[in-house]
Amino acid sequence: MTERSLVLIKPDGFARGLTGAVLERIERKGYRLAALSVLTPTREMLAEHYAEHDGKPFYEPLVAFMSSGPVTAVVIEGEQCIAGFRSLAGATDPTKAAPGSIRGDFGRDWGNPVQENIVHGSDSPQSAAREIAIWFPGLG
Ligand code: IDP
Repeated sequence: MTERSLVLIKPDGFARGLTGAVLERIERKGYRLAALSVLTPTREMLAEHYAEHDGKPFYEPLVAFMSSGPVTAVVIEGEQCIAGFRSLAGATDPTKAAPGSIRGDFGRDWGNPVQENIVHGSDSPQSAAREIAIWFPGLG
């Protein structure tokens, strides 16, 4: 089934010049780029995006980090791209992410690696639709 997913290259990935490497992996996998934007998200956008994590200990630092600089927001499109991109991304904790995955290959093992784990990818069709509406309000 053709799906869409919302991918974010987080401020750490953007600042480290990893946008091209992430996009290359997405394209090599056969997914299409349906929309792409470079922006520094507002706290309001992030409050919506991370609503499910509100109240957790990592929520405030996560919102501060995510609004600290530019991110690349991308809508990708392809067969099973939601689960497929999460495989490409690897486990949330880069120290545990498999080699070959984005987080496994590029994630750091020091600092705050779980927070600064380079990419976000939607986890379900419902999340994808909700998140795409936040980051690309004009996209039908
Ligand atoms: P996911 O991005 O792999 O889907 P989620 O559990 O949905 O992981 O968490 C969303 C984001 O919140 C993570 O990508 C990471 O940046 C951050 N995060 C999750 N758990 C922690 C934590 O325990 N410490 C710091 N940041 C966290």
